[in-house]
Amino acid sequence: MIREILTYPNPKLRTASHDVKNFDDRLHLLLDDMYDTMIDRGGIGLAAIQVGVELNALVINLSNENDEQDKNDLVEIINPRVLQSEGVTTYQEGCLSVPNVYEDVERFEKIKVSFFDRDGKPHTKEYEGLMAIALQHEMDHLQGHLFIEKLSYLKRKKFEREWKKRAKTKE
Ligand code: Y12
Ligand code: CO
Repeated sequence: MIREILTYPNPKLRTASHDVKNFDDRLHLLLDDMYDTMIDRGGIGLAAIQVGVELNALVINLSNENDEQDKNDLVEIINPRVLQSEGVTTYQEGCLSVPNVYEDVERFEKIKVSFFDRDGKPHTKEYEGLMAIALQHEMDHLQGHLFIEKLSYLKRKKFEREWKKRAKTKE
């Protein structure tokens, strides 16, 4: 089922989510709906809080070498913790909760994370490249942070001016 995606400046997006305790059918339905919603809206990553659910759960589905988003490559991450990080990289990020805004953001180049899968099985993995960037972006959502908060003061002010102008034209 497709769920509504909360968009900036909805205050709920600032909520810090809490750990999943029950790896049950309700969680599986949430993850399935998050995948459907992300694909429907043309996204590659989504955190539960973006559909209004305050749980530490996220999904990422990057495109493969044929430029296809294959569901076999879907990654579901529950209760993630960063164990190690190294390097710095910059990527022009976008977010389904801040539509039409794309800005360069600095992230760690590589990260090692522990997490659980949908069945509650623990994993520890290292990620790099776009997967590491997407994971850091989604993990920020779990703590109530959006990528626009990482912009320089001037870029943030420019974003806010343009967002307000856009909101007025929609009135
Ligand atoms: C690198 C950087 C950031 C991420 C986080 C996940 N971000 C997304 O999935 C963003 C998706 C997105 C999709 C949009 O719509 C289409 O492309 C059809 C979009 O455009 C509008 O909303 C108008 C904006 C963002 C992962 C990896
Ligand atoms: Co986002």
